[in-house]
Amino acid sequence: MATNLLFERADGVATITLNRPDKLNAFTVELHRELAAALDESERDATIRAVLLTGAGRGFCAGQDLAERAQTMANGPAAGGPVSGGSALETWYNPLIRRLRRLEKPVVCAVNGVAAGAGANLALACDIVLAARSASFIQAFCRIGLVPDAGGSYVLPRLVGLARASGLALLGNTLPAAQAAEWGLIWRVVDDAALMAEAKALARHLAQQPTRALALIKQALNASFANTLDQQLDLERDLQKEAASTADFREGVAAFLEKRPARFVGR
Ligand code: LHQ
Repeated sequence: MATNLLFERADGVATITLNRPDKLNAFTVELHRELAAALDESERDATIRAVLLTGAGRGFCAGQDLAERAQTMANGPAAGGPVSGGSALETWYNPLIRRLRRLEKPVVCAVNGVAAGAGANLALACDIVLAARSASFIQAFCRIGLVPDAGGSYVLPRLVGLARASGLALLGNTLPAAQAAEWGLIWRVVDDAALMAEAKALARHLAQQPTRALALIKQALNASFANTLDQQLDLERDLQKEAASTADFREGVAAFLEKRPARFVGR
């Protein structure tokens, strides 16, 4: 039974709500375990065709729980937790980010409040990021003597360019949601009161789309940063071959020709 997050299934969407609001949903080992289990379930259940990630309360996620971290450092490895920053990344954060990027279903993130440290980069690892107007993004690492992790140093320059990535990472300033959207860090900013309705509608829409094709689109976009044009053209050929063999592609074409909405089944 999860206590640090809420997991809800409806209309083909798994909604995962980080639920440590008093601590701005900062990550403890327990929260990591529960999030991994929720993602296991989201992957396993074929009726789930989109994932929506958000946070309870006034924050989205403040990154690593620094109180737990200080405790673990004081207690040492004998206490059972990974002690070096590197092993926490190896054990928890890196698998989480890899898995979100590889998840074969679209992941929407509704950033309901401040997203700091690994919490900011968790949001940026999702496929479509909506943020409440009052939300903000902080690459807080440099404020405490750390480097951006959870994929931040990879994704920031790619999303906003080196000049803005450097400013964000070296200064650790608060970036308001509207500016994050303007810079292309996220998809859209939404009025606070409308955030969850809009994020749910978006996730429900995605859950009715050709899921296999969406997974292949993710794969193509993930690969594009490391590929040459020739490699990417070859990859598109291979992925298109697979997409074109799905029942959803046949349905998409039939619906177009019959001038009716398509009924995609996700295969
Ligand atoms: C927190 C936290 C928090 C515990 C707020 N921990 N309690 C990976 C692997 C290995 C090593 C370490 O790190 C990593 C990855 C990382 O994520 S490193 C970066 C860790 N995160 C931060 O440095 C951000 C720390 N938090 C903040 O700077 C502020 O809380 C922000 C700017 C996010 C929000 O500020 P406020 O709106 O003023 O809220 P607050 O500071 O008053 O926080 C509310 C409560 O949440 C408060 O608890 P309390 O019991 O005093 O009411 C905070 O202590 C707690 N909290 N973040 N990361």
